Amino acid sequence: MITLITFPPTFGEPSASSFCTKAIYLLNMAGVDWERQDTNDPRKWPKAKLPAITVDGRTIGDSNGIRLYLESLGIDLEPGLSDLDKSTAQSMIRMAEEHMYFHVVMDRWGNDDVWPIVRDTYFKDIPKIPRLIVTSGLRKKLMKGMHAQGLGRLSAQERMARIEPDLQAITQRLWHGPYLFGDAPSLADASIAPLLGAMRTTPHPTALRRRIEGDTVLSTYIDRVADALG
Ligand SMILES: N[C@@H](CCC(=O)N[C@@H](CS)C(=O)NCC(=O)O)C(=O)O
Repeated sequence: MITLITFPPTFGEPSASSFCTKAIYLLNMAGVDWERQDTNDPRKWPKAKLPAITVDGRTIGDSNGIRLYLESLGIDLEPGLSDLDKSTAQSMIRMAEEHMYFHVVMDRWGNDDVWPIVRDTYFKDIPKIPRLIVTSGLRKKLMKGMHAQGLGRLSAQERMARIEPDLQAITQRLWHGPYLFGDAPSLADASIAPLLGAMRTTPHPTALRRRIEGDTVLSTYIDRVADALG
């Protein structure tokens, strides 16, 4: 039995982390037996991040590590994709996980209207006074990282302009089929739909949330992937 270590469900999503939701989708797509173990504390897991799985006495971190483990069992997470599709899928996954993800971080941790809700949801296990102290340090550290990464230097309006071509690229593919690469969900859907889902469920009507909510193609896609793989 595989145990998935994941952040708990939050804001109506299977997990507070879109990477954990991706792992849930991959495990369901693979059709393996698995159970979830929720935690709010990633510190003892590989790279102090989640998701991770434990299986046969081994611990495997990172959603891509989980993907590689499932593939090592002979499971095809991209059935029917051509080599050309697979290379496009790889690029789109990187676009989502190494760019779009940080827009979610900025929208949730970098927005003063959203932050108190996020803080009191993600860190609800910590009593109020220490929570304020601990999370203020965490937030400063994360925002410093976002400044170094670059997105932290952009206004909300500039960030919307930056992410729009990514959203267009995803939408363009969805004009051609219900999933990114045809009629069945695959690895890229398991990665990208949870990120769009996270954007849509930020607990405040930010410009990014409204952009996704108001887009029928993207919104129905998020729900379609959740129905198929959730
Ligand atoms: N590349 C990793 C990213 C995982 C990741 O960034 N997880 C975040 C939550 S979204 C995390 O555990 N953060 C904990 C921390 O930084 O303390 C994957 O694909 O699993």
